[in-house]
Amino acid sequence: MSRTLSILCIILPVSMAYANGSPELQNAPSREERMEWWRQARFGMFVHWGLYSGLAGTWEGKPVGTRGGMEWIQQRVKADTDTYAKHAVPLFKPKADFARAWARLAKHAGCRYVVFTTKHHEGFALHDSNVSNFDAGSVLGRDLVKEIVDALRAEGLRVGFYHSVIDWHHDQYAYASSQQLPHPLHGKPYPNGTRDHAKYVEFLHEQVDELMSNYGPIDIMWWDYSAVDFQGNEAWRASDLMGAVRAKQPNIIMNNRLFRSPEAGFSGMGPAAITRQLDPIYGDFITPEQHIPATGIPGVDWETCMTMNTTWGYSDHDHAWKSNETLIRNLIDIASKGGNYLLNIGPTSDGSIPKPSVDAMHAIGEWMRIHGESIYATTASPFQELPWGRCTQKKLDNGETRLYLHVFDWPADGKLLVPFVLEGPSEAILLTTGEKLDLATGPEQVTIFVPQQAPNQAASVIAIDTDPMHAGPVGNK
Ligand code: JFZ
Repeated sequence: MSRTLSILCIILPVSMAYANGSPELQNAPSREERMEWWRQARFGMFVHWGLYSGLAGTWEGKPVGTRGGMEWIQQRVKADTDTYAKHAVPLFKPKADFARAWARLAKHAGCRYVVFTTKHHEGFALHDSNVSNFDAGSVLGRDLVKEIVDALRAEGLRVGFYHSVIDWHHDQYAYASSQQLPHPLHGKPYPNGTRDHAKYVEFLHEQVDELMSNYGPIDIMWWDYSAVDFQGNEAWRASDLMGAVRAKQPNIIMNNRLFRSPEAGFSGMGPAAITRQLDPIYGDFITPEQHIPATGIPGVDWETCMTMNTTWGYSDHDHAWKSNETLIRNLIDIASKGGNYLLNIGPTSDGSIPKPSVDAMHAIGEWMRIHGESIYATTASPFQELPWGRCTQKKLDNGETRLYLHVFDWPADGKLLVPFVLEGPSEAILLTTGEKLDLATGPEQVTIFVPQQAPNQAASVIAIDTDPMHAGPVGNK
């Protein structure tokens, strides 16, 4: 779309909304209120979809690899943006109504929210942008963000925008400022002379403002990403950006990836760099990637994002699919540690979802239909460790606590031992089948008498209600 007219339309209203002390900010809901739905949701669907989806892991007829993120294909083959667009744009052919299938699949799987790529590192925006020609509006005459948002809302799902602050398209993005952030031209001089990164940052803020203004209430802003050597206010005017987002969307929650510092949850790159603290001025939650922290992170909201194979963006060549059992157990493991699971799908060029992902989501949905109450609105396990599985818990209205015992390794002798003190009458229900189970209480443990065979191979769930005045785990430090 045309730039000149649109820039004028955007600057005036935005600068007014930014003003401190605006009524929206004074009446803003507290962080606890904003986080409430997300803490109960526990399970979301991630979607990576863009021009890379059409390339599908292949460049000039050759597979680029069988493992790893093919949404990075432009960087992998070191293509400048014009070459990349020439190859990729003709292959990106969204079919009509693709978004309805995404929304239905997420709903069916038991997801409560969906986070999708509004723009990935390649720089192609899925909305109809007035400040770019590299967007679905200009290239396809469609607003794919609107199509997706409408479909998600129709299924009652919460809506999250993934937005890359790294940009491999914009001609003022100063990639030489970072040795750590990826760029296809990394190490080469700028093809267009010097770059004024402030211009890119202005563009970034304008596009984000479009996304925050034109699609109704947005629940999550999922930024991606920063490095120690380029982050935060220096790289993105991050605090201003977050303030502008909150001014337009008072209920929104955001991750911490506009920053990379110890106070913001990271000391560097990779799983070991998570610092287990987060000052909310840097974001509302942290995002362990492709791994589940060994323990919960008390006081810090977190969400593990994960692929079903090894790539976020669709590839024809990656067949390393995780089993349904692994995915279900990951969801349980994460809930037992107090986190959320954001599980990725990578649709193909026309928006179709690969069959292995559809099948996996259906399997998770089947499990969730029976066992969902042991995941939604639960909190972390009271036990340090259980030899046979995991535990989640929930406060009941009558003041009791319901424990959900997720059994991965079914006892061969029909006796499940729980290191728990239980006084007074209680009963156990095998949620998986609905049957009541007998139990025997002892000074150090409860024995639950279970059927011979595990009723569910991935995880069977037993619920016990306990009065916390007379019960508690044994052996916790
Ligand atoms: C980023 C993206 O580069 C990737 O394509 C995908 O979108 C993923 C969800 O996010 O990947 C990252 C970002 C940060 C780290 C690792 C991978 N990190 O902090 O280690």
